[in-house]
Amino acid sequence: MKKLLMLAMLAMMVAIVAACGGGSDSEGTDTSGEESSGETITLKVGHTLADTSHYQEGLEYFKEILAEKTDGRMDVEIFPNGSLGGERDMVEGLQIGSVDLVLTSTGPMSGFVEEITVVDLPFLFRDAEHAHTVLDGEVGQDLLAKLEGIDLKGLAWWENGFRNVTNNTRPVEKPEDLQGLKLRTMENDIHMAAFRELGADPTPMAFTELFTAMQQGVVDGNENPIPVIYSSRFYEVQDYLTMTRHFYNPSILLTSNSFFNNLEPELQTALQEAAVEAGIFEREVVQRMDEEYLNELEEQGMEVIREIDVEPFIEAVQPVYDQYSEVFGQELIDSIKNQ
Ligand code: EAX
Repeated sequence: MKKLLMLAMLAMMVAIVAACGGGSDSEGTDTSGEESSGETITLKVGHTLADTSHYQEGLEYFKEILAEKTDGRMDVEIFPNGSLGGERDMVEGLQIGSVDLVLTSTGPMSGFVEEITVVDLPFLFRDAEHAHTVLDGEVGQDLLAKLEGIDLKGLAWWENGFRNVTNNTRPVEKPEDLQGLKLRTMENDIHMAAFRELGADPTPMAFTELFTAMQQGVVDGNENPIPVIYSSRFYEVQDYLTMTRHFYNPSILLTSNSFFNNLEPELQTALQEAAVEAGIFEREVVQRMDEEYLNELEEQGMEVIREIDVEPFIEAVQPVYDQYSEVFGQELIDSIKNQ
């Protein structure tokens, strides 16, 4: 009698799992990540930027090469414009399985794994090449590995770019010009600490709220890379842009450990390879847009300050290094700077 009961329960559980896990979406696509019958797995990937942005272009390339590497067994559905929520929301979504992949800047990561945000220190990287060497090297890979502790998997380092200040109040050429400016920052303690040291009034906010906040004067300005300022049409709500390049902002193509581990090995390899290759492609897109869009922003009416003396800015943010060398260790900071 007991055996019969167990068998009945097992049959029921299999039926439930089949109904929940092994099901398919409206197009008959297996979305569970579990490779069962050779059906196409469609990965849901979210990001906050426009569908004309560097993120979108990189993800479309990722979609293409992933399909090639898996003979069409893996497909990608891209959700731009924060349609799945802000970056922090989406990373939380990874942990509960509501999204498969997220392309996020390191901005909100201080809320998940603080060590990762060592890369967010102001004026840390000399140029993009320096950043790529560090991130693709031992330091960068060690940082990604720290995500595994909270069921996240960093597939590869992508790029958002060097961040610059925009505002509606006055041209910014020296730190004093930032005095009292209400500047939106990402939800990142280091970024906020740096702007406090520079005399501004940092206001953390999700990217999805930023355009309206600038339009309505809730904040005077923000800081973002050129490709973001252009593709998100900030020129419609901002007058001044200064090329401060104060933070290098990497991005991470993230998934969850549980999703990744559920894939069969050859799909894991294909996903990992495609993430790295598309990341290299996406960095080139950022560089192209960085060069192309600066003139476009001027044509759209922004007053662009291209050259400033950054030394006074670097000096002003030194207390941030004093504060965070205890958190990250001076050795790690030096190992990054000396590469
Ligand atoms: O990662 O929040 C921001 O300012 C970021 O640049 C954006 O979400 C893309």
